[in-house]
Amino acid sequence: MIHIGRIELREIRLRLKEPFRISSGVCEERRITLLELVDASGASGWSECVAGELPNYSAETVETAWHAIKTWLAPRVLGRTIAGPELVCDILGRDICGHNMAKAAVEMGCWDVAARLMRVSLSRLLGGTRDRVPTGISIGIQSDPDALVERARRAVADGYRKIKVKIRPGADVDYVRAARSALGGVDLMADANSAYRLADADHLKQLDAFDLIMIEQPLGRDDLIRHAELQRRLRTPICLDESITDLEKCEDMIALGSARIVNIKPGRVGGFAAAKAIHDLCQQYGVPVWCGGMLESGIGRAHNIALASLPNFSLPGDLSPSARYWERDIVTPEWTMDAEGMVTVPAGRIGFGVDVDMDRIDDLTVRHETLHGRATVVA
Ligand code: OSB
Ligand code: MG
Repeated sequence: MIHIGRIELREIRLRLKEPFRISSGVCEERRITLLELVDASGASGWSECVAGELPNYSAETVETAWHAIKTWLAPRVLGRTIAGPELVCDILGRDICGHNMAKAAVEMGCWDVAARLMRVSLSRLLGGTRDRVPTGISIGIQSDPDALVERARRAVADGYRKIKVKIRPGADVDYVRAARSALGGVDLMADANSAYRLADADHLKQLDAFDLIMIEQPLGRDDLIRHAELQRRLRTPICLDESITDLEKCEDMIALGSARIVNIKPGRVGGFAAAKAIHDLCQQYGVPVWCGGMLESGIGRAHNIALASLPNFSLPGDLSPSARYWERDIVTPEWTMDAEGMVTVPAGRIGFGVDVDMDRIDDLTVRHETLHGRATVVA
C-alpha cells in the first residue's frame, strides 16, 4: 500500500568528466530531474527522469517531462492510496499518450517507496536474482580512430566486459576497424542512434567483418520493418534501443525479425512494470537483453542496477561506475566496479541501497517545486 503525499521535484546540473558525443548531438553538462516521493508514513523514495537536454534521442526533454509530471502525472498518484507499485503504470497510462520518461520517473519512484515500506531491496522487489551485474562502457564519438583506440584501451584495462562505440556516417568503419585491431577479441559493439537509412545497408555490411556482438539501433525509431530487412542482410545481430518504447513494439520486433537483442531502458518504456514485461517476453523467446543507460546520476543508476539483476539481463549493461561520468556523484557510497568489471547489487539493503547526498543535491539544485495532492478529489 503506498500513499504519496508530496513530491519534491528538482533539477540539478552535473558536468560530465568528458563530453559525450552521439550521432545526433553532444552533451557536456547533464540537466538531471530528480523526484523525491514522500509517503504518508514518512518514508521517501527517489527517482530520476532520464529525459535529455534536447529532443534528439526521443521527443521528450527536461522541460516537457517537468511539465508532464507536474501537470498530468503527479496528480494521478498524489493523495491516493495505491495497493502496489505494479498498478502505477496503468494509472499513469490511461488516456495520457507518450511522455514515457516522465511516467517512468513517477512510476519508478513508487517502486522505490514500496521497497522501503516493505523493507526489501528494490532488486528483490523487482524479481532480481543476481548479486553482481556485468558492466560495459559506452564511448562517445571521438575526434579520430586513434583517439577512440586510446580511450577503448583504457576501458579494457579498467575491466569493462563490453566496449560500445558510438558511430555515425563518416565515423564508423575506420573507427570500428581500428578498435577491433587494437583490442583483439574483446566484446565490441557499435551504437548508431538511428543515423542510417536502409539505403546504407551495403555500407553497414562492412561492419560484419569485425565480429561485433551487435549493432545497436542503426535505423530510425519507427523503422521495425526496415530493421527486419537490414537484419536479413547483416550477419551482425541488430539490437534495438530507441524503437522499443513498449511491450507491443517488442512483440512486433520479434514477429518481424527486426532484431535479435534488446537494450532495455526503464525510462524509455515508461517504468519498471513495462521493463519487466519486456524482459519476460524476451526471456520466453530466447532474446537476450541488457540494461542501457542515459548518463544517469547515482540515483538513476541505482534503479538500473536493480533492474539489471533480473535473470535475463545476460549481457553487460551500460552501467559504468560513478567515476566514469562525474567528479563526484550524488549518492554515497558512489557506484564502483571491481577489476572483473562487475558492479555489486546492494540486494541486502532496503530500497536501492545507496544513500542520497542531500547536501550535494542542494548545492547542485537550480530549480525546485513541491507538488501536493488536492485535499479532496473533485469529481
Ligand atoms: O543510445 O544508449 C544510448 C546516452 C544518451 C542517449 C542515448 C544513449 C546513451 C548511452 C550512454 O549510450 C550509456 C551510459 O549511460 O553510459
Ligand atoms: Mg543506444
